Amino acid sequence: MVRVMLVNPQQGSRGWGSGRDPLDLDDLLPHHGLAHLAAVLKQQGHEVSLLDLRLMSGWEQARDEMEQAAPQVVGVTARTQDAGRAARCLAMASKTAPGALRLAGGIHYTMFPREALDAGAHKVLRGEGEVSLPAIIANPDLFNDITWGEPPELDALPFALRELLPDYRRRLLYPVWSLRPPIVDMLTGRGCPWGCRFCCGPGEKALYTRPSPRDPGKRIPYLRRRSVEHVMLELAELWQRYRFRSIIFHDDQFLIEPEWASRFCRAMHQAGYSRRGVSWWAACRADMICRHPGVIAEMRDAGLKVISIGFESFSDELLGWLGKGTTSAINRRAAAICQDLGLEVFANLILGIPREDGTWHREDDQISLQAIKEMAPNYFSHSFLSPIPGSWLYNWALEKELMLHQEHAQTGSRRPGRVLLRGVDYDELERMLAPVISRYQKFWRPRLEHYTYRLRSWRLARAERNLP
Ligand code: B12
Ligand code: SF4
Repeated sequence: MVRVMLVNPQQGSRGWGSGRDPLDLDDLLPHHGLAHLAAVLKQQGHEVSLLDLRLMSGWEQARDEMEQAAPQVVGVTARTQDAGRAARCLAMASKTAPGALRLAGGIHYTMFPREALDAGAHKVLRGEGEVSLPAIIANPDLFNDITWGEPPELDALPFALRELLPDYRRRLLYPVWSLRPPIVDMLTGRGCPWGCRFCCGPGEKALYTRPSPRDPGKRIPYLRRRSVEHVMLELAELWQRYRFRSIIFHDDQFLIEPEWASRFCRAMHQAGYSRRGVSWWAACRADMICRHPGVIAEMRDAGLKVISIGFESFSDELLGWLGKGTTSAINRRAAAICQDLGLEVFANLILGIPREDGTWHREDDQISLQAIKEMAPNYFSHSFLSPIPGSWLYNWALEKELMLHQEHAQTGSRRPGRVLLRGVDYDELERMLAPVISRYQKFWRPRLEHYTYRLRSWRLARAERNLP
């Protein structure tokens, strides 16, 4: 038995401590990658604890927690946005738990493994960790400093150990959008087959890989889905534990193979979740919605309530060169299909995208915001383009010398704190956005706040008592 401390260097939306008083998803949810690693480590008899920076009041508390846990292995994960804090956690471990084996992994270190070694990791595991992390812990000397994880058979994995995150049961009761608590979130697969140029697809395609059968020195993408049966088994276990009323499916894209989605919907009916009124949230591409409206209808009948669509833009010029594979007309049709089915549409836009020649045109964003006004989705989430390392667009923006900052904390962020791309007029963007945002704030912000505060005061406590 080895004492392993897994470290999530994520920072919540309001900085230190925001995970103790969750207001949005970044504050609320367990880190699934770590929850999966914890499940296999526990299965093998190890003692696993979690240091989650979202729950800490500052670095001092983080250090104290690590000191108290006295881990023999420290495993730090990193997404790009968190890489600065991840490096600091590795450095902290070298002082606070000097005898511990320091390991690093996650999408950022899969792409940039040397960064972890420079920050003090003994070994970096690229790719998926469920099979190889226990093997490294058992026998570290057998592994190179930078090593590829063996991809697991998803149906053979134990379910994510969500309760590694303290207070998990209480977190289920926080309302998210119009979903009724208790709310569980889960993943039905790994990876996305599309290749939008702004997305960290290349990073994901490195994360979810296996050696090529023809040339074992090369790695090839290994995207895969759990079987419907395995997903249903996990839901059954979650039902027993939490009697959830809503599910957030956090896959990049839920509708990848229509046959899988149809089988899943039938299984939801058979298991009685649709009858019990369980509703769910999932993300689907606009072109897939247009191609398979019948499957979307089946999903609605099986409980789909909120559908998140990455429209990104309504400018055909931008959609074309971003490699999104959709058009403004497809976007509008997808929204209409969902709205006709009575689904709540969660619309996502990226603003401040330069065209292929590197220049930003305000009319591209005007077109998008006008489309949102006409569509009147239930939810509207916007971000300003902040190219993320590992994406095609990041390299392009570097080549064009458009990036004014390259700190990890800013890249890929929904809310970059500072001006990011040369030539984009962010003040003008804010002015254009203001009337659209105020319209949505009028609708959902007060509702959300009302729910959050009312629930927190008394219903949370009551609901907690009613959990099985
Ligand atoms: C679900 C999700 C979210 C959820 C997370 C909720 C949750 N319950 O975890 C929410 C909505 C909160 C979210 C937020 C964001 N996300 Co997100 N998200 C995802 C998504 C779709 C799945 C993540 C996941 O659970 N994967 C499955 C697990 C098993 O994989 P994993 O975490 O990588 O862990 C495995 C390995 O990496 C490895 N491993 C991981 N850590 C360690 C540590 C050690 C020591 C070892 C040995 C191994 C190891 O083993 C694990 C098991 O195999 C991914 C895309 C994807 N398909 O991966 C994007 C993704 C991770 N998100 C991304 C981004 C950009 C964001 C945001 C910045 C969005 C924004 N603009 O605000 C925020 C940042 C939040 C943050 N600071 O972490 C990017 C990250 C790109 C990058 N370079 O970092 C991704 C890759 C999407 C993309 N293609 O662009 N996200
Ligand atoms: S933006 Fe969505 S559809 Fe496109 S590659 Fe990324 S996850 Fe896949």
